Amino acid sequence: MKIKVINPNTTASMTATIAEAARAVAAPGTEIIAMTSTSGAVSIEGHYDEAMSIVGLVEAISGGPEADASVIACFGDPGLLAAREIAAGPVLGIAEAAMHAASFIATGFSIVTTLERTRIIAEHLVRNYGMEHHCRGVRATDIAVLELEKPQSNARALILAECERALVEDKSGAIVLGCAGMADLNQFLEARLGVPVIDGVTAAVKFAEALVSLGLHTSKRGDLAYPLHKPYRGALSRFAPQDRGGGTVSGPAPRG
Ligand code: 2AL
Repeated sequence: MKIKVINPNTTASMTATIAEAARAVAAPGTEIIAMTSTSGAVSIEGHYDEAMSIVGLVEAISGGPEADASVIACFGDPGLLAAREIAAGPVLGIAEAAMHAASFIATGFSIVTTLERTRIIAEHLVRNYGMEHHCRGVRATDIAVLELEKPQSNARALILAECERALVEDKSGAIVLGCAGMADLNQFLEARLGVPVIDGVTAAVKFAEALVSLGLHTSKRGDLAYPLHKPYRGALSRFAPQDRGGGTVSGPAPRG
């Protein structure tokens, strides 16, 4: 099977980290198609970055090459439901996948993420996904996303220290890594913490494989049906949904 793993930020070096993690866990018959968004922010660290990332994400999902499932490799899960609307196969967000994985193996987990503002976004996701009973804490490390790639940022040590505090103060049994740029850290952290450390990229790839193997698709009944066919205007006119059987809405009646 083929799984697209899409980095919705425009930093190719981060995609390389994500792709390596995805390929390390993929089953022998799974091809990982790693993609970097071609438009938008170099790192996604706020609501505006997220909103702007969705156009590039949608292009990656709906354009070639074909795949059986897609993974959105950014911990804010930007555009997750929009992506599900336009896709036939399963689409997984790494935050959703990581939180569900953690809930299977611990009664309580902590999320360790990057900046304070992304910590707040992760808290929103915990509530949106109904994970309040499982998530015991969401913690920031004050490391900007692209700093994760720089050895001089001391990111590994800072993240390890925050994970240690999370286990003690939140009384958590597992750690969820709150950024796709941390996809290379779970073995380093697990060896030192002695608890499961869940990276959403790898969790999402394995859930995607499971869903495809089960023959499951995204439901096209209700709000995840293909978008209504209608005109779009201005800079987004080329994103107007095509007629895929989800229904058509004509443009407004001419005035006068
Ligand atoms: C992210 C992520 O995973 N990639 C990115 O650009 N921003 N999210 C985060 N919480 O730091």
